[in-house]
Amino acid sequence: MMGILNVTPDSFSDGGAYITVEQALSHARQMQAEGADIIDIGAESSRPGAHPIDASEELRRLIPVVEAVHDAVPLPISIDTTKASVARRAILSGAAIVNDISAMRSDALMAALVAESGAAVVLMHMQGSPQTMQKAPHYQNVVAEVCAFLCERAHAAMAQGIRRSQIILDPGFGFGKLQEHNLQLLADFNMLTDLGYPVLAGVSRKQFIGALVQQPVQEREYGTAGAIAVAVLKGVHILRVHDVRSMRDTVSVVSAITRHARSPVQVSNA
Ligand code: HH2
Repeated sequence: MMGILNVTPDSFSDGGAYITVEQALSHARQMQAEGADIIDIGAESSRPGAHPIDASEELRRLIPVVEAVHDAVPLPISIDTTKASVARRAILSGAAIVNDISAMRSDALMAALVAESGAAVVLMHMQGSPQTMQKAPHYQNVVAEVCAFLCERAHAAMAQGIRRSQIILDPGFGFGKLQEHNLQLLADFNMLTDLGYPVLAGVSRKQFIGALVQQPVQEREYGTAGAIAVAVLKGVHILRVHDVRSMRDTVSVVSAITRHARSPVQVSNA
């Protein structure tokens, strides 16, 4: 369970809530107490239409929080960034995972940094960029195309000296995807886990869940739990979530049931 710590003024669901180091640290501690295994810290929103920030502003927001969390919370820290200079500084401050939503396409220096540091890296699929991605997403076969992209990025990473064991894949829910694309990726999530790498799913409170449950962003916890239950049934390894306690409970129940299955559990239409 990867708990989200957004130290941004403008994230889509919790922007502005954890701006000071004290607020951020207190939230990290709370997520640890609720059962998080990883804290994912991000200082630049990637919501549709978000404005990019430069590395100095990202570092200003991020590094004091990374240092404080590293000192006080005994969990691996992941850094949600596409910039190698930011990732490098965060790794020096204790981060162990680089969560790069551009799959190392934004910054030519990122692969060398990951290779040399030995950090784990999340390679995420996105069609377009956060500024443009929801304008007209288009696929012939979204699951096959996302799988092909992620395999290509994993091979490119390994060609640059990154070990296979450092790589985590992520289909990028909501990043250049229409409602049907997000639902197809969840319905066939086993095709992602069959690729042979750990797979991360970031569905928490996203718009495609809001559209199904007709709820604003703060009221999407039960909807998120439904999506997470399916991802667990289909073999997900890491869940990136805002609501650690309730998602931990969801995972505990679904995992316990699957452990008792004599045949593979099917998702029912009920
Ligand atoms: N989603 C968001 C941000 N980072 N990283 C990965 N690997 N996978 C995701 O699905 C993902 C991600 C968007 O969510 P959030 O951080 O809550 O919002 P914002 O980007 O507005 O800060």
